[in-house]
Amino acid sequence: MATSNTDTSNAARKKEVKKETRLGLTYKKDKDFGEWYSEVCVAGEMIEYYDISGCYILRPWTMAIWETLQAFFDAEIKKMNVKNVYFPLFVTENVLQKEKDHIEGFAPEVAWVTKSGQSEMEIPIAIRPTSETVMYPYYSKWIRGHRDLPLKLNQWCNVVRWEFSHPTPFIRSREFLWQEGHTAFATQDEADQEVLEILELYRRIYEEFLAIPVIKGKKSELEKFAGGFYTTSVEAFIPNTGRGIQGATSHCLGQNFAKMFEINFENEKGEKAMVWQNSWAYSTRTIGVMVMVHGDDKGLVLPPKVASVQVIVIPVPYKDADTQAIFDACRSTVDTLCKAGFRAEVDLRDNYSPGWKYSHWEMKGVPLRIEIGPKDLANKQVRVVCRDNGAKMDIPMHSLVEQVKEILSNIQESLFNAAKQKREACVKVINTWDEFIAALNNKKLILAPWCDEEDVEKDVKARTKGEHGAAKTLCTPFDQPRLPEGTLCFASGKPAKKWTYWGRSY
Ligand code: 86X
Repeated sequence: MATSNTDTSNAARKKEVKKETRLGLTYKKDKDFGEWYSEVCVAGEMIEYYDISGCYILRPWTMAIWETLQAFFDAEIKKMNVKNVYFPLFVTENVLQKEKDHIEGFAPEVAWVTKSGQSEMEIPIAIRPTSETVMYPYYSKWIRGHRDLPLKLNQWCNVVRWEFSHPTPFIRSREFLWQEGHTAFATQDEADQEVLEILELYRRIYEEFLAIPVIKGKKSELEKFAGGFYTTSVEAFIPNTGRGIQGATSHCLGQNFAKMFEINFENEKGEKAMVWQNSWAYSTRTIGVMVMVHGDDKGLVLPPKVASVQVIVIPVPYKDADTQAIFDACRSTVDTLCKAGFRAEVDLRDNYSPGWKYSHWEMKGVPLRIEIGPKDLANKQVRVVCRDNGAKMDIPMHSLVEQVKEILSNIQESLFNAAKQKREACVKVINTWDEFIAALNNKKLILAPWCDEEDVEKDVKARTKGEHGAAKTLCTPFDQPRLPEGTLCFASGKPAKKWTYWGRSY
């Protein structure tokens, strides 16, 4: 008995070690997308699972990307004279209920603190799912006259929504990080203008930083923020699953909240008036979309503009070669690159082979690998390998900085172009219900002429309900193709008013 026990545990240990040292993903992106995604997030060291379902640890590899997006957006909104604030995490039931009309549908998602130590609290306290009710009572207090306007505040914070549908790292988590901007203006004109200015910043986050093409547009009445006047969004698309994903939203709230929270001001004519409000947010979901769009069967693929390590330098020593000289060359290469403003690191660990390191840094998605071996040293060159397409080049040391600059900028551009091409290949323009169903089954991003009636969208939802979820509108793109006279709605047969994107979504 004792012997066989020992045997088993030895075997188990051996297996464990083997598992530990084995590199590479178990799942394929094209075959098991969901499993592939979770595996990439964990193996790429972005996420660690936590013992509460729907909560994830954001590791340094994630936070560095978040901070890059944050630095960009924060600087841009400061140029618009938006100020940062921080409101409390907690909200009383009383205050949360102040906008019960639109809270109603969300109520099951609100998380409550009901105890301190062992004793029940006198009044339970909710954890913010969003901060309208937390902030707007103070807007009412702080805004008195037209000189107090516009009031433009933003906060970087966490929010909690206790979702019950399938949790997914970054995409649907019970706690996430975001910025929420809340602004108040004297006129609708100013509010309208800001909605689009913010939306443009969201487009730039996706397209310029994350290399993901997005569609700017307006949400349908059914899909807009119920508490608001109208909602604009940037919409991305995941070709593998054929699902759209809302990338960020910029709402014009109109005067709905001003009414509820009595956010009034005395205008220039000395009359009492109500403010016009906006709110806008993007979250750590952005990072999930990036993983889904660019990742491959070797792991993460990070766009150079957001990668916390853009270049990884790996020594390739041979038994009889001058290891010290190779290490020195690696260090000085990193030094040169860092001084030129790149984010470069060297992996000098002596307990891993070069091959293991290649896979490791590929898994983590580092855009560019530099290998330095004895031959490179002798030829005063380095070998570079691109993460996105595996392309290899030998670069003379003297032109290192210029070439790395060029290559990284090419990678950034070609990631965007590749993603755009893949998305375009999924777009299907349709005119009839049969074409719509066929396109939906083919995981297409559907562009259809629509009558823009809420009941028709509800009907489409009902008629497409199934195990994969119903189809809905993603947005009506601002960039409208020509709508020929007499075009009919694909779903109702009534005259079409606009082209709208439809599909399943996250
Ligand atoms: C909607 C709307 C809005 C500020 C934004 O999209 C931008 C930033 N907020 C958020 N929403 C809720 O209002 C909401 C409310 C409760 Cl109580 C909840 F549990 C979940 C919610 N989810 C979304």
